[in-house]
Amino acid sequence: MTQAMQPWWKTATGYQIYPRSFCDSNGDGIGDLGGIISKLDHLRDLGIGFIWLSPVYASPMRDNGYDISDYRQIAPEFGTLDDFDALVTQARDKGIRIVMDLVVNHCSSEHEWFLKACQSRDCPEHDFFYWRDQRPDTNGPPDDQRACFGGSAWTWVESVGRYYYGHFGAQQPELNWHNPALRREVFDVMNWWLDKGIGGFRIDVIELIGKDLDNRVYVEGPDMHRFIAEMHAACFAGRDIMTVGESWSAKPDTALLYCGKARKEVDMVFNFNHIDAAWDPDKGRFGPNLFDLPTHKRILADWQHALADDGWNSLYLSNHDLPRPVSHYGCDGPFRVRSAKMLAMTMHLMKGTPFIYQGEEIGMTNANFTELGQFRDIETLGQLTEQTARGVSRQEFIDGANINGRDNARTPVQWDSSAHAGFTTGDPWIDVNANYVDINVELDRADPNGIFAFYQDLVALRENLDIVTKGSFASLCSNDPNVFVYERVLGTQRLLVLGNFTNKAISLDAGELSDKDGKVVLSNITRETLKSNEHIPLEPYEAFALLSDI
Ligand code: ISL
Ligand code: CA
Repeated sequence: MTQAMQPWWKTATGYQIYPRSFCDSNGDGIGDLGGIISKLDHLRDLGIGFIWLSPVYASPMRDNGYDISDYRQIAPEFGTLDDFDALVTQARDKGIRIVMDLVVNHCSSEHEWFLKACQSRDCPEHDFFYWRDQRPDTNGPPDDQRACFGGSAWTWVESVGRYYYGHFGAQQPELNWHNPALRREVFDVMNWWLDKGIGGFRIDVIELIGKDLDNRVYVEGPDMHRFIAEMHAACFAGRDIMTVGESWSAKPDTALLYCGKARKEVDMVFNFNHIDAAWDPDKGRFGPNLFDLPTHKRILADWQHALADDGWNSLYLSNHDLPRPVSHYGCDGPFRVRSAKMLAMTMHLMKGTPFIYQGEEIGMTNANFTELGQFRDIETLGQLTEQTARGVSRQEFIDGANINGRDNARTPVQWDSSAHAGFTTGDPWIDVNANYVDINVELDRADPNGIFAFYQDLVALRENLDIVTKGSFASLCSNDPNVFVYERVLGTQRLLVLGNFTNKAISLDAGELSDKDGKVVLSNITRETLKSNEHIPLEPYEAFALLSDI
């Protein structure tokens, strides 16, 4: 079977852009659509098939666009609708589709719907949101639910004498999906963008729609799948698009409810099982990094098996909410380049669609902020207040934010070694990482052994080798704490993928890896073949993929 018989998004590699931090075209210190257009050749050279574009809609930017005040406008700091159309067209000419970020679990408290809803209990928009009365016994909010970004999840509005619900915070009131008129409005917005020829949607916190507030069921509520299916019927059916829903709650045994073909909901989910497994059970993301390779491998393998025959996996280590992979899972010191390649290879050669987060293709590192004043993220700042009030010291919190806070992913893309890394000619809205002089696109791309060139090879392998998109998956050496090894099999071919996750040279017992002879199709140190020895010597962070006949 040829690759052409698969949907485009199964052979394509995705690339996420967080527009505020990507490239600034007009010197105001904020990345914008013009900046993205100016860098399309960089993305074409990488070989990606689509961009997941984080929100560019009109927004007061409390949460950098994940708080939308007008679903049919572009935020002025990002550009205009004409700029957006130009992006879609120019990207298409380079073989790249634009997948929009759809944030419809909540909107901004400055959205017209919400402003109207606060004026009267009788207007139609009032019921677009979740309202509850005061508790008679306490004269306080209906329950003690906290918002993700700090404070109570309930906010009082005097003019209507009620509380509204904001899972993330008061600036992001939750939309009442139980109201059919609200659902129709949302579907209209979605079709309006789809009719512009976009490639699909990444759907923000899809797990939160359909909640049952009164029984305090917030995620994967009783009506979630019904609403997603309705969305599919109203917007996706008959269109050649890709949809991926963000769900922290999805597990291997519920995954197919979202992305099983016959379900007609979404094509993929972004699950976070491999991400929050490394979070401290008490301290959450701002605690220490508890990464454990056998757990990580088990989780990824469980997802590979759950979606082996139906559904489809998304493959990623990084996004705009997560730390930089080299800092978190690899080495951001002497083995930065090699470990970046190892992490990319072990992720990209599983079955599914890989997503590269901006800057990952040159091995950008965590921010390493030293002062509180450098942090910009609403979650980090909200949790700082929340957690210091509970007795966590400021320094302990800053240390946690440096390990896992969302600003790590949001420092500007490092394009070259000129001022502000070539991101802006003005003052950047968030500090550029001081290491930009040594780590930047220009330098990395000039190096034939750079990280960018390696990602190009990975993208090309996926397009050229059927086994990468179609082969079965089996985890090997599953309990080994040092190496990630798996094999893919298709017909008479086998692809063995192996990565040393440690900064030490090790010797791997080759017992489980029979029939090792074959051709190395990609490696991060010079290695052309693998001889059948009892032990395989591995350099620190070494990774290779070996293709053989079986
Ligand atoms: O990681 C998280 C849990 O601590 C949160 O940072 C995050 O809010 C959650 O992953 C949901 O993320 C999405 O929705 C948020 C937005 O702030 C994130 O940027 C987005 O990816 C609200 O829209
Ligand atoms: Ca700008």
